[in-house]
Amino acid sequence: THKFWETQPVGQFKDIGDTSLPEGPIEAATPLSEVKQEPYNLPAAYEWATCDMKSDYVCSEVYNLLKNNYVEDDENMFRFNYSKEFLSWALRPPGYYQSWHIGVRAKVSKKLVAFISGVPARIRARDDVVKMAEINFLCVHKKLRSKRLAPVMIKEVTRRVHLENIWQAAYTAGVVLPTPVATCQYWHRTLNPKKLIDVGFSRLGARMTMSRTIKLYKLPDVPATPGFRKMEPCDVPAVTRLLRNYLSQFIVATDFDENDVEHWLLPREDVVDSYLVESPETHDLTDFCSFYTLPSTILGNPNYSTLKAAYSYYNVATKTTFLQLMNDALIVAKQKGFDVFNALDVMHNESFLKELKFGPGDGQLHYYLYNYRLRSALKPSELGLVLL
Ligand code: NHW
Ligand code: EN5
Repeated sequence: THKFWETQPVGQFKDIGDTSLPEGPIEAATPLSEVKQEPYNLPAAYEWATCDMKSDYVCSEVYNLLKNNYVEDDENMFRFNYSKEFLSWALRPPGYYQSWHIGVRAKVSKKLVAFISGVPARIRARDDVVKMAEINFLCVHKKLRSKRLAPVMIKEVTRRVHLENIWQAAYTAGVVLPTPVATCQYWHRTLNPKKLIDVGFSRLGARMTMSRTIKLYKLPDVPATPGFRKMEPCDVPAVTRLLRNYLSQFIVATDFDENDVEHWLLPREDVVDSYLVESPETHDLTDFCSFYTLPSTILGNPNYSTLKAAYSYYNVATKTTFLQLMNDALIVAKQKGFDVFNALDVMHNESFLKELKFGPGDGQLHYYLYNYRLRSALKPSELGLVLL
């Protein structure tokens, strides 16, 4: 049972399969004057702190909280280690609200002990484009777990989102909550087999030697597609058109405009990489691929401290095949020193995962909407949305 989630406007397990329920908002918006004006109460030793992510000091505090307390795999071998530059980028997109970057501090020491964040986004569900909050980086210090702090933080971020007259949200989690819009599988493409095996990220396959494994995952040194190059600022309008047209086919998808593309997809060193194919004849932009950088700390390994992972972001193929385009993405990721390239089975990713030697991981990612009902769960391939 879910004592907290049962009280929230989200799809409930008991309603699964009830096709009489309408699609769209579960609760109507209320007048802003009816939104609670004061923050929710925290246990007496703690206080709310709005985090200024423009401050290098505050950004470091959030970074350190997450570095030591954020998401781990099911065997506690790896923990996400989002960089400061990544957090600053992820939390300050066009139109962001500082009030949605919410910390909890110990009153006496002022130490940051918990965090939750939202950023604004337009997300389309069927033909309905909805202003939403994307909620991410919910984290409670390991020593403060299981004290029901998370529900208070979720209610507080909800209140602050409502104060901006926004009534829906999207979020992803590795755990099952009421109730997933879609359940996606993580896939992994080995780039550095020796290291992945040494740190326990993967195992030597049955009847495989290390040298056969290294050969299996070998990649060319340079991309194969003529006209394949890094995205530049002047490409923003054409990439936006390519992406909007591509994403229009999915049931739930991000609604990117040029400002969003400039922020989310222009290359930033060690944060996000984007490449495109410019036709050598017509100079049209025909294909696009991108990935973001999210290292993980390797817990308790004497030889290695970090796993360098690239995560597939948004990809569009119109002329090149997805197979060739993503093979080129693997080639540039390998050249940049990534150990592994990860992807979800969203959008058209299934069309290249097996052939490019990705293997299914032991993790799943569940997608959720807050205060928005869909008649039934979606297939991963019906999702055109990637959260960081
Ligand atoms: S998912 C990553 C979440 N973070 C981590 O896993 C880091 C490591 N874990 C922790 O820090 C990406 C703690 O275990 C956390 C829970 C803080 C996760 N989402 O305080 P209690 C995101 O950031 C429910 C939602 O005692 P705790 C997305 C749980 O089901 N709910 O637990 C975030 C239970 O409720 P129930 C989660 O272990 C989306 C209650 O929390 C959850 O000390 C947030 C227990 O609380 C999760 N990942 O702290 C929702 N994990 O009803 C946004 C547990 O079952 C919603 N719970 O009794 C939208 C808001 C905006 C709306 C605007 C209109
Ligand atoms: C919010 N934006 O479990 C995100 N990762 O498979 C929060 N497994 O890396 C929610 N356990 O399978 C995040 N290696 C939920 C995910 C949490 C992290 C997580 C999984 C995803 C993962 C690895 C390591 C497993 C270590 C032991 C894994 C196998 C790779 C192998 C390579 C060769 C071909 C077959 C697969």
